Amino acid sequence: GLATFPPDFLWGASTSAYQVEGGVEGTGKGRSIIDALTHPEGMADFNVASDHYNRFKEDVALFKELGLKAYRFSIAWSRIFPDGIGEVNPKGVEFYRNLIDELVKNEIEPIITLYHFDLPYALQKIGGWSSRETISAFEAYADFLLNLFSSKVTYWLTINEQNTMILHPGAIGTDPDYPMISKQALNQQSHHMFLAQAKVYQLIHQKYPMCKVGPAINTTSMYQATSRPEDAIAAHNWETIRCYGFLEVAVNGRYHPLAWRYMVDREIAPIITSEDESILQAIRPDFIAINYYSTATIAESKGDSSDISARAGDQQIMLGEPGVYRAADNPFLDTTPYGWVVDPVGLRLTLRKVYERYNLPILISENGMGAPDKLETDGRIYDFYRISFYHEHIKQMQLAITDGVKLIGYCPWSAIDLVSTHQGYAKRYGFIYVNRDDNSLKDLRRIKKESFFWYQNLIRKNGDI
Ligand code: BGP
Repeated sequence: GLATFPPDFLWGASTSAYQVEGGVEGTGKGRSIIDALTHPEGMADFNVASDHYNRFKEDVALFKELGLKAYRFSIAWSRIFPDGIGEVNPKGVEFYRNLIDELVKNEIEPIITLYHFDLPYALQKIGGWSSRETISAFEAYADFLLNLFSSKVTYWLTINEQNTMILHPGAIGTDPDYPMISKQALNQQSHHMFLAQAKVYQLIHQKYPMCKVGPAINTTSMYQATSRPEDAIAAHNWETIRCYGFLEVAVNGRYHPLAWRYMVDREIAPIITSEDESILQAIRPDFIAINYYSTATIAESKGDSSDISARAGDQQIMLGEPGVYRAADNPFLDTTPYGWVVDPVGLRLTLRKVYERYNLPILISENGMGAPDKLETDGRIYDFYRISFYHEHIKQMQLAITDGVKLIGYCPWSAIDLVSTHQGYAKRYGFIYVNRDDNSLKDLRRIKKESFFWYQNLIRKNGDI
């Protein structure tokens, strides 16, 4: 028979600060590297975003109506410390205190991501993650927040998608020096992020033992394009380099031997001191958060770039690396309007793999479908494609639980429409529509989509579908 979702399962939804809040001007917020980006022509900037900064009470009331048991959001580091460290912005503290209180009052469990792509620009100026000063700044920032909110917030995520920031630095603009920066320097940044994260695990375990902490890596599975053994090796290589190379350090405190050799062979490995090694090895997280969107299908690459074909519209999965792997099409899977492979069974597979490796509870911190939703003249948004996307993924989650995976929550992306990382407001993810588009703010009115009513019913039935 099928297992049921546990009674305390965290049915949630996700956002990130810079994509939803707005409130950039006149709020005491410092600039982040995101505020310093030049945006593609015609794409919304992040100054107003969904104006959640001013409308959070209305939004939390909608989350309550939706029935959310948890809300995963991030704190904008530069809203708390405009310079990344030192002086505090009291308005920023007040904003998050009010948001957290509002959630708690409505019995919605706050799940906080400490850092979601938006490094304070002041820290970038002193080298960003290339500098070890950013490690101690991150630790001080985390300590400050935990000191304020540890009695109200149990779940803390450290760094969102470190692997995306390191492997796709150009896509999201998380490294303003890209493409001038070398791969070795990126891996050094990554190493510093691992250290910062380990310090925060330690801080939480020693000083705030009632809280739980975990990493939030973008994690997926890679299929081999054919049953040729060389394709199997290529798929395994890339799955390791992209996912487990990161999880292995974040969870077990050691560089994965295969990912390490990949870096050493190319002379792009980070420099690691013996003190670093002991910091990394000291501690394990309490749970693992994963962001899961799609899988990739992988074939061997013979070594020259001619066999890496271009696939338009696919931003999520890299196309290949000569001599390592190349992305292939999967004839068995459909894609979203933005070319992302839709693979609910791949979620079950990924949950199994992560659980069998690490034996820690898993929180799905992101999963969702970006689409150009349309507000119809009758005032409704018929996002049935999103309903079937969620339906299929939740069925597979139930199967994964039946397989024995300890899954503690599901926070789809996104709770409410927000600015997508590189397609602005054209590409929407929310259960709640925000009436604006890329070039006009309109009235920013909130409208419940069809998926809102569907998810509401699903939560009421505790996932029994
Ligand atoms: C994840 C990020 C999110 C989010 C999502 C959708 O990688 O953590 O911030 O934006 O992807 O991506 P996009 O906005 O590019 O469609």
